[in-house]
Amino acid sequence: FKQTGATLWFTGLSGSGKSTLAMALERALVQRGHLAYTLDGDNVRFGLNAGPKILTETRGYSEDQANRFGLGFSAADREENIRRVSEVAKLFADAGLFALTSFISPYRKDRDAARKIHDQNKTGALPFIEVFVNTPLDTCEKRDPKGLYKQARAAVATGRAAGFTGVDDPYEPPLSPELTFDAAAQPVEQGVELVLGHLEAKGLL
Ligand code: GGZ
Repeated sequence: FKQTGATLWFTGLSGSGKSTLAMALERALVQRGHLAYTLDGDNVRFGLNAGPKILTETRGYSEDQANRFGLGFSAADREENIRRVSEVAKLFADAGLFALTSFISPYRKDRDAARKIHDQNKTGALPFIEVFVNTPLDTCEKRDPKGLYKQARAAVATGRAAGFTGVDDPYEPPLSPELTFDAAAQPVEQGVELVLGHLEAKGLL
């Protein structure tokens, strides 16, 4: 058994297709005999990075503890969300797995910090591959599978802050991602081939 670990960092708007691509890639890697695991909002924001409500309702946290450790969507909480995800992905990669992370990760400095954590890994630098899922906002908004954009627009229209990425919260696109994929224009299989081709070229497969 021999596998070099690496982190594949997917970034893009809500509804951009990050998780669909990450999951398809995870399947493709596993089919080829590699260990791969996807971290996303569904398994991280309900567990390690659960919000205050989940912590009080299901984990027995006091309100004070829940407010200290639970994470929401303020700039500071997104930063901490991405920091914890970066550290976990690094551990996975260090253990020899492909860690696939699927988070909006809207701030450039937080993604750069994630890269740095991999570069400066104690037992040697770990490959960090940033994949920009560059699906236009209007496409993401038309898809709106959970109705969250609609909700955010409605809030903003009545003068309330939604703090929703792409609506009234920023998304800073990567300046030099290793790979870019537009899920509106390309089928997911093409995204899988794009990433696999890159991994092969880097000698990681
Ligand atoms: C953006 C939000 C928000 C706000 C809840 N802004 O489409 P989804 O539902 O499944 O993906 C989005 C997810 C974003 O969580 P991340 O951990 O990826 O965000 S970050 O990297 O910025 O920390 C969306 C839902 O959570 N969601 N509120 N205000 N997306």
